[in-house]
Amino acid sequence: MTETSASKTTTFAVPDMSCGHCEATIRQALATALPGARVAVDLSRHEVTVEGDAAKAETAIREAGYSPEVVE
Ligand SMILES: [Cu+2]
Repeated sequence: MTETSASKTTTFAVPDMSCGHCEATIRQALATALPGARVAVDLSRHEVTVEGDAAKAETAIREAGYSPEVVE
């Protein structure tokens, strides 16, 4: 079995994600763009880890009004 893109995770630094409301907005955007993907948010580190298509995730976060940068 080859690894599918759905099992890959990407961590983004999102420095302008500063509170629970930002987190909720980003989670909602990711749930819409990548249905069913697991999302982990570390608010204190301003990081979002997302399963699946990294380009789609980055676009979704950006379109929600934030500035994601891939960190790993
Ligand atoms: Cu906020």
